[in-house]
Amino acid sequence: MITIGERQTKSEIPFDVERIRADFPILDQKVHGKPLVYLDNAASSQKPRAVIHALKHYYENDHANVHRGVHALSERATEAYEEARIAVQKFIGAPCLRELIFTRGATEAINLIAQTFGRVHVHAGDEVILTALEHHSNIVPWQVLCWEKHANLRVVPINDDGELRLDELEKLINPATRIISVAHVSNALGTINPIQKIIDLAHQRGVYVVIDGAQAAPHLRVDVQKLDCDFYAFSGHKVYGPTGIGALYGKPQHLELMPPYQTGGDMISYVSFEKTTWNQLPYKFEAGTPNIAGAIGLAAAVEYLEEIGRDSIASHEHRLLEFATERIASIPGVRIIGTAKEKASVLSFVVEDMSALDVGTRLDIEGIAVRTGHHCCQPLMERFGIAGTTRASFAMYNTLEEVEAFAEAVEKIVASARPRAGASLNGDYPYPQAAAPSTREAAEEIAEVFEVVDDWAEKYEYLIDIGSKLPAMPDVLKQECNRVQGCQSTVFMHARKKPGTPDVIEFLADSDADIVRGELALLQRLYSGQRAGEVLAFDMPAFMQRIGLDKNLTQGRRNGLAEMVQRVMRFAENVAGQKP
Ligand code: 7TS
Repeated sequence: MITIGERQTKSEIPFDVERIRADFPILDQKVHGKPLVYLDNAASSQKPRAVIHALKHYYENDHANVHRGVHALSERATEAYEEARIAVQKFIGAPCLRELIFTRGATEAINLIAQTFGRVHVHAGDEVILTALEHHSNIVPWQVLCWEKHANLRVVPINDDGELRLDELEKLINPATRIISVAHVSNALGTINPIQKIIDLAHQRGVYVVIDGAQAAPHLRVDVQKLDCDFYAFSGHKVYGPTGIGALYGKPQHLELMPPYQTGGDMISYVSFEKTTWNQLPYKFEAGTPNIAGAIGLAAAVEYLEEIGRDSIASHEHRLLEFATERIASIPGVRIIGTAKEKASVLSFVVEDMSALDVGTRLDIEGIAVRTGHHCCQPLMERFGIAGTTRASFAMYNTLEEVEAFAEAVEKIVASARPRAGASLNGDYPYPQAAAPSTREAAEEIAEVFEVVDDWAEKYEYLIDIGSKLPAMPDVLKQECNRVQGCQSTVFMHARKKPGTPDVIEFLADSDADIVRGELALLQRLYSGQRAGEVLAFDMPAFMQRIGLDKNLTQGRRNGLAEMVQRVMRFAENVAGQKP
């Protein structure tokens, strides 16, 4: 195995990662008492000072509305906004400024294409081809178009490594095919798709090609002219720029013929109540006051990226990915999902006997930020037969030491995984006894524990501990009707009125995630074995605040918990309503 030191000295390209890190003030902080290791760059990357300063400078000196003022500030704002367009044009090699449209991001860009170009070119019986590894943003806009037009979606399958089956693509293209829309790089697997081959193949058959470049723009050199794609979309916030800004390149012959996406100010040339004409490109597609600061920030970001050098960045990130892959692949019980030969810096994996939610929550306690779940690629997760993965995604400012810290944390977490004991199908499954004479008293007992631990890591351990003692829920109750959706994991809850009582509710529950089992155990202590009226009267949000979980749990977890509480409340309402 190559050590960190050897790898760094092997580097041929001078790449001073510490100097780069110094440009990103957010990185220098502790999370839960540990140095932040930010490995969630595929979701959104951090911003260098150059971007922060550009935004600050613009708002402190030049802000006014664009394309309309007769005064100096409006002139300066317009100039800065249009200069930003030049920077982004260069960044993706667009031949002409009028082919470069600012959007809110990749999602809006793809919606724009589907709703304008798509509406013009796709008719009943036509086909749109996507691939099995697309982000929801490159699925749903096409799905909606196809519903509207009575057209059909076709999907290019992938192999077990997460590579597109080009042979299958060739078979899928037929005279009804109008558009192929494909990710340049997969956000969930990291696969770099052979888009040049796809574009050439499609064009030979008269099919238009849309490229979702959201994950490629931060890592690869993009030249839309060379690619000859019909459209290319990406988001600013993944290329170290601000959120709420992105860009769409389109061939001018398409853009000219496309109807506007949104209408209003700035996108018109002349308006009367009888007739309105459209502005020239690219303004025809930029209705309303644009994200001026966002565009300026994005330009600063791409200029920063170019200054560091895209090849140096790519080679640094490749080293990080190689090292991470080697370290994570060697951990028993861990399976990497996405083993394509050509990959950008994304590493997705699953851990035996542990949900991705638990892996991510435990990594967060170590100060390590990753994303877990389906990564907005539910069809892809289904293809691999998994609910989700843990995903580490690397950026130019990540170091081999950070990768090592991440790998060590994963080793520690995996070592703590407990094999799941399956409950027997038959036999007794006792419902738990009431934890206290009343919900109020149960709440007091829980609050006493939480009041002596204010550290999230300790509270977390307590939740995991009570979750591990959750009474077994038999498999026979784990049915769709008992499933609670929206919990970032698989959750089942089955409630009943306690036999022999008029209004006492009790329930069994289970989840594949330890943290959720902890939450379920908490709910069980509060509610199970208690009278419905009392359950309904209990102020859960106030209790969450009292024990501090409102701050410790992420928004996603709080939403999940709220779904589970809702399930109990609905049942309690039914039982209370049944009372004579
Ligand atoms: N396409 C791909 C391939 C993406 O990865 C994303 C966002 C989008 C489109 C949408 O980009 P947006 O900026 O318009 O939201 N991907 C992710 C991700 O992997 N984790 O969070 C967002």
